[in-house]
Amino acid sequence: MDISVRKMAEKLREYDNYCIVYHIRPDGDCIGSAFGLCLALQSVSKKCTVRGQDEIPRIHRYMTDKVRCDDVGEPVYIAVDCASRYRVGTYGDKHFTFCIDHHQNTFDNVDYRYVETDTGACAEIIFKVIREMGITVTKPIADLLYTAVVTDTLCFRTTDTDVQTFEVAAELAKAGADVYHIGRINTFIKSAGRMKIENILRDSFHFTYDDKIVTGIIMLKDLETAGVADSDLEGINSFVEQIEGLRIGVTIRELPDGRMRCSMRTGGELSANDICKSHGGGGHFHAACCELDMSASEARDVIEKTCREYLESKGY
Ligand SMILES: [Mn+2]
Repeated sequence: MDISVRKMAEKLREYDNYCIVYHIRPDGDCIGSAFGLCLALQSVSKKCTVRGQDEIPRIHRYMTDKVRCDDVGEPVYIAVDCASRYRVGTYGDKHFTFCIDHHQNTFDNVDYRYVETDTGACAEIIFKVIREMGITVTKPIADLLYTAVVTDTLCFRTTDTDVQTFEVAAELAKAGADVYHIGRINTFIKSAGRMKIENILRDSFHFTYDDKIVTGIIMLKDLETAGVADSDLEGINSFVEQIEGLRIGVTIRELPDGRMRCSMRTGGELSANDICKSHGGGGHFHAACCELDMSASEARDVIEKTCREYLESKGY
């Protein structure tokens, strides 16, 4: 059932033991949202823990390591920033009582769901829920939520960055969020390994359709070459957005099971969500993905063809 932010705040007051689940291959938004909400619930005497299938990226651990994980017994499950049940990975067989998200959400069998589609970051919604519950946003909560906003909006540069994003960011700054440090470590500083993997990606670019489409490929062996972990790649799917005049950019990444994850970025009236849907995927209007069970070069051919046909259908 879809409920209002007020109802969500009310319902979260009712239970006592929570387990918040973030999505597979976690990013700053789901981590900040999950741990920020965890601290908020603990501040009103709830027992709460945070779990997820995959490890927390190294860059965020200075914040998450300080969050206490309570013994919750048989908890009530909350999914944050998860567009569908698939996104909770190994937690997919749990009963989820709550879902808080900002995607085109298709999470099934959830009791209470609060979704604001195409909001800059899920953390904006978490912030509203926390405020609605009358909970004070402390500095640790502010740091977590601000990290989420900065990473998911690529430092206030995505199309779904709007007035609410800035208003929430301002409130978080007032609550003590370290905007200088968080902005710097998440959007400016890069490790040597990250520089190397970006070079590998750039070298793999294939331009087609009058340079309106680009595809890049990152294989697992490339991560080894560059000396980076999968978790060090946050935001790399947006690398293609830097190319002037580009209409569709796709970053193809080899998954551990051998399938290819195609992360797509579009602009203007072009819907990455629509294109990815034709291969069983989806996401946001301008940022979506699909997974193809084939080799990287086959995936490139298939996705380029789909993109060409889509652009033709739109008169490009
Ligand atoms: Mn998100």
